[in-house]
Amino acid sequence: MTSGAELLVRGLEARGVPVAFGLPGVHNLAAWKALAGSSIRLIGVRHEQTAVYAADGYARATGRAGVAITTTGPGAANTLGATGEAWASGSPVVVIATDIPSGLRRPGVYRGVLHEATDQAAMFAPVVKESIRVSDAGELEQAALRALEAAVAPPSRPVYLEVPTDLLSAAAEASPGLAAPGERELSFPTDEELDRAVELLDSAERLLVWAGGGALRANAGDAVGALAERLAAPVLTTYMARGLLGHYHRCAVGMPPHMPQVGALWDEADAVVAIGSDFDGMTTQNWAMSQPQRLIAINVDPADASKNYEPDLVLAGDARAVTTALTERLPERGGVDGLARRLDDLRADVRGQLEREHPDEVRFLDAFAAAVPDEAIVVADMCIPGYWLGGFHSVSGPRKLAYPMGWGTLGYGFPLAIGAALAGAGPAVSVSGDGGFLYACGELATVAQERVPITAVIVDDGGYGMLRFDQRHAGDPPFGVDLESPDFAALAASFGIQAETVDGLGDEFSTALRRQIRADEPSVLVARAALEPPPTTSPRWYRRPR
Ligand SMILES: Cc1ncc(C[n+]2csc(CCOP(=O)(O)OP(=O)(O)O)c2C)c(N)n1
Ligand SMILES: [Mg+2]
Repeated sequence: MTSGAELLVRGLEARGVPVAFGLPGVHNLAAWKALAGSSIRLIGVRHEQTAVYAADGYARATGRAGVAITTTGPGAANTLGATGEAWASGSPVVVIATDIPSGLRRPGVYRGVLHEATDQAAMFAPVVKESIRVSDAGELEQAALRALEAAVAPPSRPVYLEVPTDLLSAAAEASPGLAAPGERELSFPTDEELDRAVELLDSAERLLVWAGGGALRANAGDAVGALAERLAAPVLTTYMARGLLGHYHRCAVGMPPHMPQVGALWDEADAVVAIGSDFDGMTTQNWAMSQPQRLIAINVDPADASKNYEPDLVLAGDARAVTTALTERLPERGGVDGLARRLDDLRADVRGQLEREHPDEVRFLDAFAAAVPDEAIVVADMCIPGYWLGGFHSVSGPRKLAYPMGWGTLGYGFPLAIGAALAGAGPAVSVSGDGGFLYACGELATVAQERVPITAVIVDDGGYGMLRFDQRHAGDPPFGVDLESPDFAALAASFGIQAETVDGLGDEFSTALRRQIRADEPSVLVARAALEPPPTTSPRWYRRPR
């Protein structure tokens, strides 16, 4: 006889899930038993937050759903920060959690059953797009399929799947139960709407393309690049879409709008085409960028496209398909060579300014770029070096930079890199501060045991450097922001992981980093250094927030 857990795992296998991240409890052991006999690799993590961060890392690296499995109550609750980050970043993660035995549940009453919460699904409600609660073991295969499909269906976001523990071990017969998920038809703009877009662009002279996470998740890089060439328009990206056009596309600005030279492209534009963006606050300096004269938004979710700026026209649908359809209707404007030269000059100007104002930080960016091969996935945590990479690292292609912006979730870098490294898309390099790394330093054990190809960089400035800066900026003395560092290299070595420490973030750092990444096995690189925050961080924004 088949168990509910076997049906659940069968559903995951049917969608080709290669890896799941989890931590066992007495409530979910039946799932462990089913996983043991499956094709799915179970990565046992040391804290449930890592299960979801790693699932998110897998999702960001591949575009496919990442799967996390926890036990009831505290195990489920431990994932919430990570699930919130995945939600804010539009990452397709499936969180599978058990609940107390269905026969012991009395609705609305906390009885004191092991791990009981009065309403576990309610904890997840603000950070998932859908909650699926299974009430019959026979539904579990369909429930798994539906959860995986719902998570990736645009706009992608986490899905919560809850299974009372007794259903996992119950003998079960597959029943359709939930409606079988089908391919959801996305809407597509009418000919009239596309014509109207052409008209709006026709009457404009200075065009700008703005691409966000929706463009990345729709694999619309080629389509966005083709539109930009057709219009001879520069392309700005949000953090989520960094790398969309790769290093060298002629229309890619490759610098953040927080630099005045780059922001000027927005101010001067008389028409903006925004693709897959909700114009988040961290990119727009909390909307201090003005409403464009004309704004056309391409978005699978018209409400998301319209909540922060007011589009003259929304073309609703898949970013790739709609962008391609629009491009086909547009005449070639010419002038891409001139644009490319202008953007070269602009980047040189920005770089010159950064070199004058932040020489150590530019040296770090250069040292990092020289060491990291194009195929590597860079995972930047909420730390000052992470902010520099998030804004200014030249990202080799789509899905090659993960940045928690998003929710601004400190501590996500190292655990998220576990999933990114196991995605088979290249080695992962996480960059954390001394504060953020300690959130999940127990995962050194996971990384060692599973031989996950991660290079974890820790930039140790002896404290919460960003908060130290915030206090200084406010004219206050440092308080509660200095930290005593452990010997991170010795810590890593105690887990059996190769580690070394360097001073500064220059040549010695670069050489060590290159060597570690090439070694293709877990390693830790500690750099003792302190950087100043970049112009992309909110206390340094050049525009005055409205
Ligand atoms: C979950 C969470 N808690 C707290 C913060 C606030 N926070 C942002 S940056 C930061 C300091 C991080 O210190 P560290 O990792 O050492 O990096 P550094 O700023 O020193 O470069 C803190 C506490 C946050 N963003 N997320
Ligand atoms: Mg620090």
